[in-house]
Amino acid sequence: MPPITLYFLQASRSIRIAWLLEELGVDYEVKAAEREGQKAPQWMKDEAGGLGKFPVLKDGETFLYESGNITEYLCDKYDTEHRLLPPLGDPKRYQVLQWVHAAEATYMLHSLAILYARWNQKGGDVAATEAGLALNVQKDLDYLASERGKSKGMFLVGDGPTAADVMMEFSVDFILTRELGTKGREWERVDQYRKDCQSTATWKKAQKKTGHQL
Ligand SMILES: N[C@@H](CCC(=O)N[C@@H](CS)C(=O)NCC(=O)O)C(=O)O
Repeated sequence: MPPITLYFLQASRSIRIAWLLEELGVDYEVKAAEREGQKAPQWMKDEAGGLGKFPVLKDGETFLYESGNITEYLCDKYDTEHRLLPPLGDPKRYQVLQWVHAAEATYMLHSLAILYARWNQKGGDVAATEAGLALNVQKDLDYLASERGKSKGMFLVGDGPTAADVMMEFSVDFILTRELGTKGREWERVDQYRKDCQSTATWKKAQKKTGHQL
């Protein structure tokens, strides 16, 4: 039995950690569950603890929460050659971490506001709320497209996937697939970036092992 268990809620940010584990070549067991309504099933929340949000990683006896935190933990422990996360003090580390944090604190924050309005707004004009909130998402995608335009590598920081891509791929896929604030606009470079991530052998392996499907 591998010492690592990934609690994987369908279809969620959990794919980030499966992709990372495949990139690291670390063996892991998946405990996967479908959502019940929009929520994680109670057995999974009881077993994994914390806030009841997924992914959750168990390494030995230690439980880890928050996909960005799990990403840093796994890189610190298993990425001994610093391929996915450059070492402390290296300026490239902070380029990678910029995207690790932006994936949750900017891209998911802005797009989830729209999903929550669709799900939860009672009364008022949901389309008007969405139009207002779309401004931030559009700026975020414009920025990503412009950074992709400047970069010579296929991925966000260089030629191979890093922790930046592990975190950003899901955010981009989530926004484009659910059309959160995109309002019929297309971002060719962003779409190509998503395709490049999903074409890696490691992402495909993670998808197959977990059954992830947005
Ligand atoms: N910031 C957290 C967010 C985790 C989160 O909200 N996960 C959602 C799925 S993407 C979840 O578990 N929802 C199930 C529920 O609310 O019951 C992270 O990056 O891990």
